[in-house]
Amino acid sequence: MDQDILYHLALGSGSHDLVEMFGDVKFVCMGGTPKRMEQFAYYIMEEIGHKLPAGTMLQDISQFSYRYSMYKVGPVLSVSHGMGIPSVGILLHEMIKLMYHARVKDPIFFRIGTSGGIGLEGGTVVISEEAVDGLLRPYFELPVLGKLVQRRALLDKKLVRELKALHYPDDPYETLSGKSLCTTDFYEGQGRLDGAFCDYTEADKMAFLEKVHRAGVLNMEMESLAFAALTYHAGIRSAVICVTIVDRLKGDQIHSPKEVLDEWQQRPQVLVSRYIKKYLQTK
Ligand code: R2B
Ligand code: URA
Repeated sequence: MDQDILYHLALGSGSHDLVEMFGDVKFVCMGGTPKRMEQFAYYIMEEIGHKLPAGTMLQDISQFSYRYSMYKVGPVLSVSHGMGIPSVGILLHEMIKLMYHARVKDPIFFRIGTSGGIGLEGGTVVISEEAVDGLLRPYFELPVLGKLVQRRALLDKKLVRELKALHYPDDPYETLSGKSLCTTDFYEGQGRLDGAFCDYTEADKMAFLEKVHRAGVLNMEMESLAFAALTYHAGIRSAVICVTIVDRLKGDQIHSPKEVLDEWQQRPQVLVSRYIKKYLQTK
């Protein structure tokens, strides 16, 4: 292509100097909401001691896409991915191309998010070892040209170990690693009883949760499958770190107060920040 329009990011290889803008990126951090990723950008700025040029403020680089938000803090990009596989999938295509156009070598991609835990106290941090779909299959399946294409949803094992080692003994919560079950729906897809429809019993729900738990699933969320599969396909090291905001063995509704949820959601950010700081110190 003589130029590549990254439509959902409001960027393009013809309209922007992508090497100049993004050539120094090392970490691409993604999470669901624009607000959380703006907060993460300010947090990581403080943590790595990054100074903005005098008189400037953090800007949402993708503001005019009205789809995703993106903030750049030195070597860190903080980008919102929305909810679900289609949304994160579109973003990943464009972020992978953005890294290519910017000639970034060996970036690391992180997803920092929320999830429903299975038998875990709310506020537990789960690092995904691999992602499985709603049928417990370890690949991302996508119809392409009328045929189903399957891609393994593998995550970087070394990164899992390195992140786990950055949990401090005095952190007032657990940091575990295991499988994440990725669904295409929050309600029926995750066996909830509180959707607009529920055509199964509580016993059916519990049997499903216990079955997936026995298979090594620690949490459920809605992006890890595409995130793992597309980064793996691109040869990009990546990790998924989610905090649990409900114990699905005890209920379905998210009723923790906002302040508690806000504090919990910082926990994956803290872990990723420790990783980034350690990387920058040893570079
Ligand atoms: C976690 O939280 C969202 C649903 O509430 C979804 O994006 C996910 O993976
Ligand atoms: N995100 C999910 O996908 N499921 C939950 O239960 C909580 C957050």
